Amino acid sequence: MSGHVIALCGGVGGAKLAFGLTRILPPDDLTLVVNTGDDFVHMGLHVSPDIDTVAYTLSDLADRERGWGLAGETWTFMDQVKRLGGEGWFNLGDRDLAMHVERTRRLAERETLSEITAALTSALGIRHAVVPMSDDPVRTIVQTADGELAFQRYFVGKQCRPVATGVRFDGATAARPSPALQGALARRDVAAVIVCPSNPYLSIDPILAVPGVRAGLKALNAPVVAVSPIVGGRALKGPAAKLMLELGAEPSVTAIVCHYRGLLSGLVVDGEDADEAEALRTLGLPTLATGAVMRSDDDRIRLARETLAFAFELEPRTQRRAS
Ligand code: FO1
Repeated sequence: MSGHVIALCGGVGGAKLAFGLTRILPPDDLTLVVNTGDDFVHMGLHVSPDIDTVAYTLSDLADRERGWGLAGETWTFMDQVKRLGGEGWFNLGDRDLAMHVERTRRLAERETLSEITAALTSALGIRHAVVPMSDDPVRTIVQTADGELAFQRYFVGKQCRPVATGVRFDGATAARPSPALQGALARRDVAAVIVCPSNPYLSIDPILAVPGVRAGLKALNAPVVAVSPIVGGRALKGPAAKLMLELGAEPSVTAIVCHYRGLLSGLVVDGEDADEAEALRTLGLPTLATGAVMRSDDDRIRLARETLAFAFELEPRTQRRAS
């Protein structure tokens, strides 16, 4: 395959497919664009959870049980924080702490989030481009029946329990795509855009909310293929299904297509949704039904390979509409 691939990813599910993509594509052929809407300052430290989840997953340092943070982590820092009466609701592991301290130090020295992410991922041995969607602050706010919650307060603090009535991305209108994302959108050789199986509302929408990104992706005239984060009406991890119901959508693969409103050239679903895949195909959306649940590294690599092969066979949506 000759050509560049842009992948959009957020938390745990997206990071697994990103892992698969990096085991297939050489560094020059892939740009991993990561959500930063989950970022926040906690105990004075700038935490970028989705960037860290992708970095730890790509470098094989991630705790596979939790999905986030480091394997073999210890929690003496948090134990002492709680003993001192500090905030104990958001856990910073002893080794994970180094990432947040180092990122915060570099930000204070006026490095950009892109520069910092490039340095830290490279230090972890990652050769692929892991790029923030923007170097400007974008903060996901979950509107709930009990008022507005910053993302981590909703996701971790309240364990996604409040009923959501909407999601907002503070700062998005003033944010610019990061330099590497702008560069990727300006390439003439993009062969496919992959939307990883991340939460559409909480992980992918913030990326698409950065001005110029959605239009830039469409202007690439390359097929855009999403891997569904919903299998058999439920999310593999996290609140996607609950959120879809609360925001008035069916937690189904068809609802995923509707959510991305005309952006998709194709969809990859799990075999459990094969019937719905057939229905989508008759509606004119190329759909691949395969094993979309990634339980092992081999699953991650296989799904990435199948998704790329499927995407490279597709015409970009714009061309299809023209014909
Ligand atoms: N998720 C939790 O459920 N509880 C935590 O205490 C927690 C701490 C944490 C620290 C650093 C980090 O990078 C991620 C962390 N996460 C935690 C996961 C994080 O909230 C989510 O992975 C993303 O924000 C959503 O994808």
